[in-house]
Amino acid sequence: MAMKGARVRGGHGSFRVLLLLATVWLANGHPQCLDYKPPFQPSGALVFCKEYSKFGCCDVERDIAISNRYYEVMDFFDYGGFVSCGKFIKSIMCQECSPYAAHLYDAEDANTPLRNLPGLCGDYCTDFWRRCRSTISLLLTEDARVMEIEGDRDKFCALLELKDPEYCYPNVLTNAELNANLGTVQADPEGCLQLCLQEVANGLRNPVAMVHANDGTHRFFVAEQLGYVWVYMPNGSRVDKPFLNLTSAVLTSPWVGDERGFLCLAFHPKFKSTEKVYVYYSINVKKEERIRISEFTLSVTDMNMLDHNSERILLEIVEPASNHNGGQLLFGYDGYLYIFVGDGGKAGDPFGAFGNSQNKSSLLGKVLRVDVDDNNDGPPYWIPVDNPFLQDVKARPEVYAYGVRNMWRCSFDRGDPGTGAGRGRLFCGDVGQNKFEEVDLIIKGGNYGWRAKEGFSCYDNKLCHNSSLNDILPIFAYPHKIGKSVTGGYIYRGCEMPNLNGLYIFGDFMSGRLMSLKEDPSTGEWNYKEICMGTGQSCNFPKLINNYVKYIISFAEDEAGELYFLSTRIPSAKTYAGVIYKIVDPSRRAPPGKCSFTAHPVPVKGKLYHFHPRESKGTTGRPAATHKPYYTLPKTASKLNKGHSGKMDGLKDDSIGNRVNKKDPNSKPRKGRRRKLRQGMVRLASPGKRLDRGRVEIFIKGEWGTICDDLFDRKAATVVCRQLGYPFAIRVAKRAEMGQGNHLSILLDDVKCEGTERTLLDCQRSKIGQHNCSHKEDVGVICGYSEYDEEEG
Ligand SMILES: *[C@@H]1O[C@H](CO)[C@@H](O)[C@H](O)[C@H]1NC(C)=O
Ligand SMILES: *[C@@H]1O[C@H](CO)[C@@H](O)[C@H](O)[C@H]1NC(C)=O
Ligand SMILES: *[C@@H]1O[C@H](CO)[C@@H](O)[C@H](O)[C@H]1NC(C)=O
Ligand SMILES: *[C@@H]1O[C@H](CO)[C@@H](O)[C@H](O)[C@H]1NC(C)=O
Ligand SMILES: *[C@@H]1O[C@H](CO)[C@@H](O)[C@H](O)[C@H]1NC(C)=O
Ligand SMILES: [Ca+2]
Repeated sequence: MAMKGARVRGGHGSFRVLLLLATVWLANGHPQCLDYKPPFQPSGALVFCKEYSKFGCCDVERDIAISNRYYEVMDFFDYGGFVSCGKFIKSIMCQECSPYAAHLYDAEDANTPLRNLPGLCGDYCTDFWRRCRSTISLLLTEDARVMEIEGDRDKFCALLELKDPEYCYPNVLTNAELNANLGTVQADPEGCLQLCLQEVANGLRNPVAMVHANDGTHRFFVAEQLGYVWVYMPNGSRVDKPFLNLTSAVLTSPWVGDERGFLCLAFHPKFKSTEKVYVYYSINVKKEERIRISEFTLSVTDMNMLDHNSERILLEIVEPASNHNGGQLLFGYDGYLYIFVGDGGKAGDPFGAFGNSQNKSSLLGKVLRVDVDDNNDGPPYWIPVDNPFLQDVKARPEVYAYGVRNMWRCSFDRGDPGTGAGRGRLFCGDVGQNKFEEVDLIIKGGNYGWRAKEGFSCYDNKLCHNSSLNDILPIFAYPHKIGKSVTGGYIYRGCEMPNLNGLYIFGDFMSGRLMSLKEDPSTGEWNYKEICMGTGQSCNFPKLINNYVKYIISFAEDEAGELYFLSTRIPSAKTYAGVIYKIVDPSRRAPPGKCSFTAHPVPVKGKLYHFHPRESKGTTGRPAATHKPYYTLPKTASKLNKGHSGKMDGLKDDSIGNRVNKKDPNSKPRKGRRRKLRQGMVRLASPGKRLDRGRVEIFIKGEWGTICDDLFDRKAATVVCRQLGYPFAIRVAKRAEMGQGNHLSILLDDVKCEGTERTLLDCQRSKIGQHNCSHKEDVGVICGYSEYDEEEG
């Protein structure tokens, strides 16, 4: 058995490999236990392997087991043997509890055999051989070659030595670099925190929210923008029928970046008894866009479904523009429902004398607070008696805080698991206009500054310098070179990652950056640290990965308090490109058993779909990842929608998204599965193969052709861009600016559109193929996510 280890070590080649790997491990610091998991702080002090009481790989039970085995071995010794060799044997046996146990036992690579004893340093081995070589047979009882090596120091140490001067025992204990940050979150040389991820769900269409019911079942409920809510069991299996299907009522579109849709749900804090759920979605009523907040009740026959006939509307707010619809619903620890409403849209909050956000008679640009308890008779909600503006006759009584632009994702802090400190604090990400994204700590009656201010800086100079503004500044703001659309997150308060306790983890939708803030309790300041994916060996645990798809839509907390985020490779409400990841700290875990829970069983009607992860690790063994996210749209296709591509809507190519922090080694352009060519579909041809711009080519009657530019305007370009999944056309490029399609026929001329047509064929135009222009007038377009400017998120 143990000899296998020796064989692995043998030979010049493997020796070189070992040195190479050792360099990488050293660079990353990678404590790991024999169960392929990070070390932990035992829940009680260890009696035998005392030195690992603070941090290591043994809990109290394991320590007792090692101690028992030690005394069994010691039974074979006389007093002299005990004195000379007892310490050696104990130290060697206790290496199982070292935070570097996996390395010492050669367990980091699950494909090579485990050593039976930890790898020793050369000098130490020689010493051990000189004084106690006869004890080896007691430690390696099953090994037939023990007798043979006992007499030969070289053979003896070839078996026991670990030819890595940094990691062998006992050097590993004294290596300052390895031990300096042991058990704390690892950071790379630039200070970026290295975390890992575990994929928990995939194939979702713009997953906007994931919540739990706080009912002991540990189910999680995932909402898709187009109007579905799905139920997942604690083991990741999904119930086949939706919890809620509002797709026929919800207003949204497949356009990339459309902010309308089903945006949030929140379970009543006493859901177990009230069985009520609240939802927030966009709707079209009498040609008016509105947001609607309504209440649903659980089905009486199925715990995994709402009663679709039970909807009760709490509130509808007219949206003057299609963007900035807010979209967060939360229950506070006060039992009240908090509603986060956007400023109504367009740029710069242009409505009324000073915008909606500073106008307390408008519900737009506000945090609202209402009481939905005991609402079965009478109005669907009450106003809490301590709402802040009840005395102000001009203010709507629902207003709790104002001056917000478009809060996207807010959360209440659960508080420190030990002391409860911080409990009830309300954190929000407020999406910025042209320059800054901000994170706010919301308090009752607070004015968060918009549109007077954006982040810390003035946006509307006049309002900004009015001394009665009295606004509350963000706890953190970042400029648009870091990201263009903040996605608020959570303060980590879970059990499994003790080092993350108190860290506010959030992200940016556009740049795909993960970020963190930590409060300095002495100054109250929040310190920023970027989060990047663990490189090298640090995410090399089973199920963990170190990359994610780029567009971070939302964060989530499960019933136990563990943290997740939801992102997608293609931010379209009809594309199955969304993934949910659990955030994992590879540097330390909770002691085994501490975080276990029993979920209340839930009867399931119908089928369950088991979860199959699709994401894979980045290349390990060398730094595969850079933590610098991409800022431009990628150019190449990567793997997508396995098993779902047939359901993809529209004509959009599957390649606008990307993944952050690593190049996917598995990504290949899809072959042999061409989408069906449909009459009127378009593509953009450009030398750089850019997806968002190029010469317009249209498919008609079996052939691709070009279009003349004479009457072609922004409205016609909008039709093209929407076909391709972009909400807006930024520019029309005339006179073959995007190149001449000389190899193609000119298929359309004199195209005049309203902008709402499905394809250019529905616009006013010449007959197909009839034209009086040349390829010098081939038209091109540039598409985008925003009509105002290319920069805004
Ligand atoms: C997941 O849990 C459900 C019960 O909640 C069970 O029916 C199902 O078989 C489990 N799936 C797997 C893969 O274990
Ligand atoms: C959701 O509802 C729509 C109509 O309201 C229906 O066409 C669709 O099949 C439903 N989806 C599911 C998965 O039940
Ligand atoms: C404030 O909002 C209300 C409700 O939308 C509106 O009637 C009013 O004109 C606005 N006030 C100003 C000063 O713009
Ligand atoms: C400052 O703001 C107050 C209240 O919003 C308003 O009544 C006042 O006219 C403003 N002052 C100036 C100089 O704009
Ligand atoms: C050719 O150009 C004229 C204007 O110069 C226009 O009225 C006519 O419709 C065009 N013919 C075709 C087939 O596009
Ligand atoms: Ca602000």
